[in-house]
Amino acid sequence: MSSDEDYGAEDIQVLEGLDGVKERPAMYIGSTDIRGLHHLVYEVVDNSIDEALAGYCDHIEVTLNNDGSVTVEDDGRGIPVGTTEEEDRSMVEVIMTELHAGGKFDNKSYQVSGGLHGVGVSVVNALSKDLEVTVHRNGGVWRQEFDHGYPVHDLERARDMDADESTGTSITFVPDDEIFDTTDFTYSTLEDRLRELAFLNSGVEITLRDDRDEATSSEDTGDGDTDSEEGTPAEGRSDTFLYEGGVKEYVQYLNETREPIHEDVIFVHDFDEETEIEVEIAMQGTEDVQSSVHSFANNINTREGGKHLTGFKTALTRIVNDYAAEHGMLDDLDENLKGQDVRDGLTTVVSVKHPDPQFEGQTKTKLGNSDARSVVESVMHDELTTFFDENPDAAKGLVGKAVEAAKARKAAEEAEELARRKNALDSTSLPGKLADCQQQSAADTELFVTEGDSAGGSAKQARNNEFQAIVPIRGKILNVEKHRLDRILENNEIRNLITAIGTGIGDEFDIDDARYDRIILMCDADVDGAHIRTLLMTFFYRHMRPLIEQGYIYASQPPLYRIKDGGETYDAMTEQERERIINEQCNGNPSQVQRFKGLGEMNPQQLWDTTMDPDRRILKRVTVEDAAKADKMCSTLMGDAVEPRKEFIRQNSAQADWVDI
Ligand code: 0RA
Repeated sequence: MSSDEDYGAEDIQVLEGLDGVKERPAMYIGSTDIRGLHHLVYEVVDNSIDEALAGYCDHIEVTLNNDGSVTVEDDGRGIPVGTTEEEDRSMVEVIMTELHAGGKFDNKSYQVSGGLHGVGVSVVNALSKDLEVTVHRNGGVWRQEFDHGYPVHDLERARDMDADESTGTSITFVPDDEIFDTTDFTYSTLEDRLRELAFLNSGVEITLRDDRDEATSSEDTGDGDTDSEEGTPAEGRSDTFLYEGGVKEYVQYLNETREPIHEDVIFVHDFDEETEIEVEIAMQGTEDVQSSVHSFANNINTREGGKHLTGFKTALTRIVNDYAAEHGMLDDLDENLKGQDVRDGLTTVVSVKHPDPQFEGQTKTKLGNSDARSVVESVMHDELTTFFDENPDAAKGLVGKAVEAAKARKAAEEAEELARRKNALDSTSLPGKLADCQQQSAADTELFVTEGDSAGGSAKQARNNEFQAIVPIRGKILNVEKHRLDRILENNEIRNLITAIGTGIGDEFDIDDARYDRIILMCDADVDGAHIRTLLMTFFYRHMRPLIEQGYIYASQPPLYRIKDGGETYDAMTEQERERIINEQCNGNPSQVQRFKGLGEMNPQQLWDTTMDPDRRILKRVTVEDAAKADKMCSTLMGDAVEPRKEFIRQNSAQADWVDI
């Protein structure tokens, strides 16, 4: 006969006996070390918390008794004391002895405990030498005792409830010392978890009391007082946790040692009717650089994260970016804020309560329910956006901080990239593209930087490899003005060039490591050639300036025309020179006038004769003024229109007053 209102045996799914628990305790409580020991307490407390969440309980008291037992007492409805229909056993007995019985009720009592705990109080019973349960319910005080999980007697009605007594459940147990490595509870461990539970379940008052003699307590109070004798009453340490503000107060607590950048903790919450998911999120920005995100699902610390955390991060990043963009705060940052930028310095507690949580991951602390993600995202969008609108100071503080974080991140990335590149540039192996000269010492050696592979090929054949080295630069190098050094250094050609020169770059630059006496920019005598020369000069000017200051950099001046007449060959460097040669040397009627469009068009002999032979070539030493002009040119020509830029470069490079040597 079921005598207890709505509960019958059919509501309880009996799955397994307690012997399995004793055989493999770790499967149920994780381990049999001190962590597993503390889990026993958490397991019982979870049941009381469930009562609280169902709205029937607001006090929970945990006491470490002097006899080694622990008492967990609550003022909930009390475990039903009626008898089950088939079995003639009390509900208390069933719940205490049948695995998975506690809470697995088909009437869907709102049970949120889960994951690591939530295996049921019967597990605690199975792993306890002695357990006594006292229930205040149905006008009576009921008692039942267990020995290693087995009932010592049936549930008995000890007495009537006094008028001033409230309903509730009290469970006192002595952990089985044959199962656990230690049965000595650590106060501070329990304290931390109970405080956490109080934060996560606002309005529930949780008290922890230590009634043990000091000698039996493992707690190091840190006061150095170790001379207490056995049997001396404990100091009666006790802590009570009650937070009406819930996770909001949790964030304040976490930020006690930090410097908040806005006063009010942001609080976002919702109960989604459709999924029955409850979401509570609290956050506050601080001057810290670290982010501190704590996520929970059904009171379990989801250390591995999960869908609720993903939802939070996605929404936060989007909302902060939207706000920043709308308020022109991204202007001097040429990219969006990354998630990490937005979370820097932010202390957050994300807590969800899910009717059917799925825990995944190595330690089963990752929430797998996808609906948690969408619910969190949508409540964030609705409420955080509103909060930002209503609290512009806090919003500006938070978003401004994220922008600062992004800038710092970019600077750090650049520094890192540079360091990485530097290593690559330091490598003793010279680039394969470099056709080095034979002479090992720098004295009187020269490096030709050629435009394109084909000119490089001709130059390689034409050179005197005793002292002349060739490195080709293919295509246009990146505009130094438009790109930061890290991007420029992504360019293989530039890296080859720097490695070949040997001095390093930026702070690492050392002129004494220069591998050549002269670095000769050998570009075509056309617009593109001028452009490449400008870019190269700008690069040297910005990043290897001593090379220019100390006169290492030259530009070769290849001829524009080759004029043949009567077995004689003349090279003209300019239009005017061509006119003059034709008129003065060839009587106005040369047998051949060849226009060199590019260096690649010359055969190796022509290249040697006109551009590389130290006795006949014309070299212009690049001065700092030339380079500065080139740099200015690049800076002023940031526009995207190509033609005016080319024209400008052509005119200006023609005007550049090179120093002849
Ligand atoms: C089963 C059913 C109900 C409550 C409980 C168990 C319960 C278990 C524990 C364990 C520690 N404290 C507890 N408090 C309650 C619901 C009872 C009802 O519907 O009245």
